[in-house]
Amino acid sequence: MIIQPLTGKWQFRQFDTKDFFPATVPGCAHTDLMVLGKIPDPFIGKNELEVQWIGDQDWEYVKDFDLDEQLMHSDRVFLVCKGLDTIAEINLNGQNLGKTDNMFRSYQWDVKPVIKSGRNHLSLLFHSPVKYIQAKQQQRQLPVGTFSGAAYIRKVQSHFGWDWGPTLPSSGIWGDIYLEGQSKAVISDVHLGQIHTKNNVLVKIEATVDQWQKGRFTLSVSLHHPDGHVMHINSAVDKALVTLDVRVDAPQLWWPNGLGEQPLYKIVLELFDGIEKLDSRTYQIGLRELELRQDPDEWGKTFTFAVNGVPIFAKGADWIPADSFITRLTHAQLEHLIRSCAQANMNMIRVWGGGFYESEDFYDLCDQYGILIWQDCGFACAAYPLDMPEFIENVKAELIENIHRLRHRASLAIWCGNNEIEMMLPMWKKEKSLTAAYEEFFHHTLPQLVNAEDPDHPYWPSSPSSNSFMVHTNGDAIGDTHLWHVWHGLRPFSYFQERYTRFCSEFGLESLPTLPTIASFAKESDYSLKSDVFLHHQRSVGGNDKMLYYLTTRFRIPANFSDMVYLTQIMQAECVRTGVEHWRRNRPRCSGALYWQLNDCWPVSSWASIDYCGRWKVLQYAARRFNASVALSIEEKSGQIVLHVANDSRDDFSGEVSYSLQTFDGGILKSGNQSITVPQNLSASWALPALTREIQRTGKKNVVLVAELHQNQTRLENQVHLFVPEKYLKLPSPDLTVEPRLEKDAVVFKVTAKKLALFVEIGLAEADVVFSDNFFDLPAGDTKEIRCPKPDGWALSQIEKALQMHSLVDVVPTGDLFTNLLEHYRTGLTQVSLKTRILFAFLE
Ligand code: BMA
Repeated sequence: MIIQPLTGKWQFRQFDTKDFFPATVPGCAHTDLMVLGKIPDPFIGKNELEVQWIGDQDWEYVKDFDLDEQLMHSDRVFLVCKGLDTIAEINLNGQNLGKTDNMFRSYQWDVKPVIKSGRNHLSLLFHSPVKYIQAKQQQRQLPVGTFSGAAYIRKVQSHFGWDWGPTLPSSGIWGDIYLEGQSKAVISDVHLGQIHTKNNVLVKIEATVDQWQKGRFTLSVSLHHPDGHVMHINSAVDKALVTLDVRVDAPQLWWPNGLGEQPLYKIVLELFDGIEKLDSRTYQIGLRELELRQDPDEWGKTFTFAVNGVPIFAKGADWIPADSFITRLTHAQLEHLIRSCAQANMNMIRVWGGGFYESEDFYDLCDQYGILIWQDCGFACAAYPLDMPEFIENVKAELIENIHRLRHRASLAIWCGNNEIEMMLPMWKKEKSLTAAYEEFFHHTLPQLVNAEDPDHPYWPSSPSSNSFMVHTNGDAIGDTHLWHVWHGLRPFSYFQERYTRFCSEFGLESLPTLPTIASFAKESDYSLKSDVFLHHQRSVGGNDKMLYYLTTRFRIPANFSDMVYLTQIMQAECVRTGVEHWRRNRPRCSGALYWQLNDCWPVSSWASIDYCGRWKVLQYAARRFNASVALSIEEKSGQIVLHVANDSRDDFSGEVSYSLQTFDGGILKSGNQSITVPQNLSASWALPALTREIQRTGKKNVVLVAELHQNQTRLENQVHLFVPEKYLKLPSPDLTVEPRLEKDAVVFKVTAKKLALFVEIGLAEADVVFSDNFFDLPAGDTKEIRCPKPDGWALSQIEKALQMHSLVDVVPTGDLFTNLLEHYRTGLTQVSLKTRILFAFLE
């Protein structure tokens, strides 16, 4: 096989204008125009509004190239396009090759009769995606989802705007593009299965070989073990489907993050004619079994993923495209995001259906870091024209291709039909044909297709769903839930504790991005939730008001904008923590908590725990604690305090829990301890003796409960619990001190508080580093060691100079408690808030 790459330097023009300009492939019109300085960066200020014309235009991409003459000797030469965005016409040397209408598919055309020796001219014309959907919408009006008519086009749905994303519908070549010369035969498809028995794993290989000439074809398979040794097997190719079994003795099993290692095996398939190599394919696999257990129980049915027979609690978040312009994302940025998941003790992320089936690089990283993937198919929040045969054919081809591409992945956990469409169907009740087509497609066609193409993975019709069409779609007895009653419905965080969901796949709260990220899009004069720029970088209806609404339940409104960032992020972390702690306590009734959302596609106020620039918000640090394999939490229920220890590890846990009721300067009012045993994959609790008398005597506003978890004389974790919202407290100055020291490539900070310090933030000015912990509480007299990688070339003196630290007591409030309360009610009573509250009151 001969490959001639066609990526790199191209030319492009707005169709029907004269001049061509340099372009880069992969890329899109927006990124090319930006490089040329012809448009402003749409992420800055309100520039997005100025670039809307791009989506209305047609764009032509052209490339002149000299043919790799070896291709002339191939039997067949294909032009292969791995990703075209989206409505394109392809011409080579003036001859039309075809049209495309699905950016999630790859396309290839036999160009042998069209290519010529020497110079060739390739042209791709991309029609305006906006005009395309407008025209379709005019022919037949679909109910308006996020963007009118977007459901007609097989393109990243959030390109048309979302409640966290800008409207930037791109056009261009977003995937690989090359010429492929084939001779005699090729491997056209591969399916890798696994059969696990006690001491070995049988790797079952099915390879489809497409042969059009006679030859002595053999398929050679090598299996590379993680320890380096390689096994080889050869098979004669006497028919189109070649099946081979490779037995792996003493297999090294692949585990999700936190439950074990991620050993990866490599499988290389090579097709030979005699000694001539014709084709090859390489796969990275992990040896593991995975199932979704849905066993009837006293509450309904379980919804528990089990890996290698071990039921797991899925911990993680929802993933959206990591850049509005998807080709810009670098490997380093992607790895930072996936590594951050692992660092925050996550084991699953959900690739949300309004984005795209991610890159090979993405799934490689998930395999490596032990992050399971809940994979939505590419449908979200809209009524799709699934009653139109040509649309069905198109999406079927898309699904088959992507299922074949991803089914061997160790990280792949589940195929899910779509995001939230079933939940939204009642809004489109009158659309009888679309509703019937929905049921047919997601409850019959797609499960059959997944079962045929990838019988090793479970299928789930929608998120959320109960698996029975329109029956308790978002209920707690069966299936997964999206609990938006908090945030959209303005319910308090404690609402989560009323919900014993089997698996919560979306819930969360918005916050501002980090300050350096804000500085990338706003001027200091814009730093206000009410400024045009901050309203523009906020896409959830009434979002800035809602952040303030929640903030004022716990805190005073801060005078400084930097504290607004700090407090909105703390509220977000507290919200998610409340849910995750509760659901982890309730294993095995609940088996998963994926919060909305992990990442951003541009700098914006959103539910993300890592902002667009990759900076960890407070929630990402909190996730590291509340997702810890063994995690302590404190619950107060009608005056009774209970300490819980959730154990997600594969070993039973034995240790000790202790509590002490203290004043803020460390005076102990009552304390105690208790040994605790928590069986693997369960949680256990200790109800503390009554503390009411001590609390009343000293006053709720003056006491804090400190709980600790120990094992073998080592403290694993501590937590504090207050008895009134922070805004009512008179916190003492904690007298925080910090001593940094260098240890090889790390900086270690020893942080000590004389008196109670809440949400201690440590930072290094001008250095973007991830700390081992941050925004943590320090009880009086306590010390914590925090680490971070040493910024390149920094000396200790520079670290000391750049060091910043503060805690909640340093936040200067504005207004008094009463005016703050008025602000709270004002935001809670806006028309938008009232409307969403009513809506969510009726959502199951
Ligand atoms: C759910 C998601 C997204 C959305 C988020 C926040 O609906 O599936 O569509 O962005 O909530 O509103």
